[in-house]
Amino acid sequence: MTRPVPPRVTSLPPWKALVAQCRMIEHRSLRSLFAEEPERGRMMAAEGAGLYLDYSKNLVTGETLRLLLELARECRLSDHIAAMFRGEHINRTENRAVLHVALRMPADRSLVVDGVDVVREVHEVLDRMETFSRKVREGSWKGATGKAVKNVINIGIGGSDLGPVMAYEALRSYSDRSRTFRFVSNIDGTDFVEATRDLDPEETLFIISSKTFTTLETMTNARSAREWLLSRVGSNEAVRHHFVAVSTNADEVRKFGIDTDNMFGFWDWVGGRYSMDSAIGLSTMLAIGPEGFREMLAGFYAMDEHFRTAPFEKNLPVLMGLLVVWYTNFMGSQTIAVLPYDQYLKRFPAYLQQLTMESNGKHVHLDGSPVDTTTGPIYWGEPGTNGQHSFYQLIHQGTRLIPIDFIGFARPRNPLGSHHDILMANLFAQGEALAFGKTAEEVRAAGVPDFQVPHRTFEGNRPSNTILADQLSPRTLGSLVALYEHSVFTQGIIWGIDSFDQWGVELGKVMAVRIIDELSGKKTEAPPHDVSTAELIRRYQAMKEGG
Ligand code: G6Q
Repeated sequence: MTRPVPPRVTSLPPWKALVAQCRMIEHRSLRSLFAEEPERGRMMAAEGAGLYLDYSKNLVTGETLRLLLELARECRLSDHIAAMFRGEHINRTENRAVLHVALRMPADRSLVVDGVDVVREVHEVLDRMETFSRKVREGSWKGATGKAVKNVINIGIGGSDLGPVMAYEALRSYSDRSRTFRFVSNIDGTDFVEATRDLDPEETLFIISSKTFTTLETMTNARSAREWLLSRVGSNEAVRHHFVAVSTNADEVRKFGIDTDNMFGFWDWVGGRYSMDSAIGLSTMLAIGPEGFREMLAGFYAMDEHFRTAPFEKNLPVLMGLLVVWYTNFMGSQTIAVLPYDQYLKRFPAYLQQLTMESNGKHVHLDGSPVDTTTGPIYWGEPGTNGQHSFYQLIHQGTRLIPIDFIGFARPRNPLGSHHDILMANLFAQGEALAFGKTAEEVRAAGVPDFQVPHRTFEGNRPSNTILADQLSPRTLGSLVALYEHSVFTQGIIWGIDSFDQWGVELGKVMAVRIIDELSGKKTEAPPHDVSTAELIRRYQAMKEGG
């Protein structure tokens, strides 16, 4: 039976009205919008799960927002949210449920999917992680020669790396400083060599994090880790003391030589980029402790509940997701900058790149038909204030429209003189300057010579959101990540795409394999390549032999 073809989003009445809005908004400025609506800065704000979102500095009117919310309703966003939380197979191309929200449901909740209470299973794994983490943190988990673990190395890539790295960096001030935590992801041998060069194998624990336990990079690094250990600590028996696995594939874990008693599982309904709060977060739990990890889950859960229950006009992820649609589809923006004013969030933009771009970088609808709109924007960013001394120039005075998410905290983790007030003053100043600019008259009045006036004039109208929270904590981090997860979900529903598959990534996993055999001389008959690739391979081989 063929499914009925859903109406194209571009044919919906609010979409058409938004096209007209866009033409109107081009003639408006944030200065005039703020002048007309004295309460705008307070009204266009929402709060949830400990986060305050000020979205007043966006190029929208009340009518624009009304139409965006109507669009969400016409796309049946509420029904889709409910379907995700019920465990329906909304990841259609892989025929899977999408249940990262179950990873943070409290133990007294229950969610039965395909006859199984997934919340109970989640908490069984969490409890095992906790027991293991306590042993390592208390020093009762010993290496093969009886030494306690001082170094933890997570080996994984993509979703099995970016979340753990980001969370470790973000929550470093809560971490056990007596231990070293490192993360190896790249197949480039440099990554492994540099991560281990100053470490004692007798005190080192490897977490091999891989949902499939077949990923080329991770398994190659894991094998090198095993050799590194065994060349210094002797027998195969050592492996069980120095290796644990996080995976869904018990057979491969066993084949590698890791005791499945030391394996922490998760489920096919957890996508890699949505897995930092599953067992993939074992390194996070080891670093910040089980209580800290559960706090982080509570932050995720608070945002999940906000997303599930708050009216759309006060719903942070819905508002942020719709604003992304507005800029991407109507205002012609290509990118979104995420600028956290917190050094601990230095890996947050990289984490978000995977979450957003792997989820919504799609060219067909769920039914396989080509999309008729632009989909996922490019996300990028750096912590403030560093970026101010480099790329902000283009945001202020370039020709592109780059919406921004500023992120800041009221209380610093490391109070140091007036540093924090200066940091936050910069965040506020940037948002203000970008929105309201500086007119030629103002520049001239400041005594600037005529020839410089155009260069020192700022048009303004550069939009931004500001997310403000009390302090960067495990709980706040959980809420922040969930905010972006659900914003991505909202965008995906409007575009009618599958935000939970990743066929482009799968392609990369198989493409290199045939060339690897060719380079290693295993395959004497080279597969046919295009002339450019063939010449590059020939030169590489010649240069390698020459060197
Ligand atoms: C995430 C992607 C991808 C994946 C890595 C690692 O959503 O699917 O980034 O996480 O390719 O895969 P494994 O965990 O199976 O090694």
